[in-house]
Amino acid sequence: MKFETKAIHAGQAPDPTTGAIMPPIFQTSTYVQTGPGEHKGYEYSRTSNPTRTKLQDCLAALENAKYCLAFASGCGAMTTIMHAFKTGDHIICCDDVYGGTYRLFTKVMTQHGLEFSFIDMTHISNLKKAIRPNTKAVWIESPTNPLLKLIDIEAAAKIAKEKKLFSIVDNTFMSPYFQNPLDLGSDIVLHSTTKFINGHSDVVGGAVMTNDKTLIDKLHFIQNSTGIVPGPFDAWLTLRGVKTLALRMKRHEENAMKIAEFLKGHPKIEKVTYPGLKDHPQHALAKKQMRGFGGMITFVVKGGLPSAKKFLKKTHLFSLAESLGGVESLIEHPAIMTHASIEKEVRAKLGIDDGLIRASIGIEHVDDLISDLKQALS
Ligand code: P1T
Repeated sequence: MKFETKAIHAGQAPDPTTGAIMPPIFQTSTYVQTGPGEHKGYEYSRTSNPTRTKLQDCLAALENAKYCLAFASGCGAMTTIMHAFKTGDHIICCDDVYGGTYRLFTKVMTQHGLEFSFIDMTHISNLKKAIRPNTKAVWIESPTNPLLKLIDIEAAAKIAKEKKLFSIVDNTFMSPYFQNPLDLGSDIVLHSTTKFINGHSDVVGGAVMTNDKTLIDKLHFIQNSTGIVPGPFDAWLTLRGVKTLALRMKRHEENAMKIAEFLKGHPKIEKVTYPGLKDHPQHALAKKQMRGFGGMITFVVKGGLPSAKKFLKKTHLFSLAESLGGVESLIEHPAIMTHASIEKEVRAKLGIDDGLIRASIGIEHVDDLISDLKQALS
């Protein structure tokens, strides 16, 4: 089955009791048993819920995975993965990641004895050098948030395999439509389904996919123990949203390409980063490991913080808000908003400057989006 068909049908056969074409929202906490331990596979909704199962089956199909677990948030998915490690374990992470990922690793998980190294993985040789005897996993975001750096997922997975490390990829920015890390050799892929997968800015959710049965059982055990589960209505909304993922991603990308080119030619813009631009330092890698370039753009306005603030107050169609991947265009200032939990010195070293702006390009008409940016820059 092709992607578009799977998004609409995988895990979503019509309801056998009524014929309802849309999956029911099983808004229930528990399930009646005919005798102790005698049930139809569902006991309690922290452990499992039929609406959640349908979402998991659909998302597994989209990532070409055997297994999927849905979570209450992307951070919940990451927390569950982290609990699979133990005190003294070392994890190598790419240096540019979502601010909340950095916060979870450096401010929470280090309190429980995990060790982290943040390295520039755009040069894959750095990964080999960072491996220690206690290293257990490699954590990748590609493209990274917010700088849109790319990491060679296949090369990283190969090194991880040789050294018996788990390779984990946060695929939120590309969505399964444009990139499938498991097919490139990774062990685990995760998403903030809050973003492109749901696509309508009305749910916070997460998902983890893998082909490893032992691993998914371990993660499910942790999820059930910690309780990081999505409610049935959120699972249902995400299932509804994901049906149009292919159409949306195509339009996100088409619009992003045109907007990246517009920004590149604008005299008030210092720099534009978009993997689809030929001058992106890893454009060749983007073409190799992704089937498209996505809907995220970062750019630097001339004049630093005052110009950035002035510009961000003037956009109308681009709403000033954290998050990304919805049908509507969003714009934000990473240093003050999504990446504020990263120390100023670390941000400066990475290049998350005061003039840096991140835009999530929506699926509105591109002419209207360009007009909005034009007037805000004037
Ligand atoms: O917000 P939540 O669903 O918990 O997902 C966390 C997360 C994980 N991974 C990536 C790559 C992310 O971008 C996020 C959340 N990011 C934002 C809210 C943001 O505006 O960048």
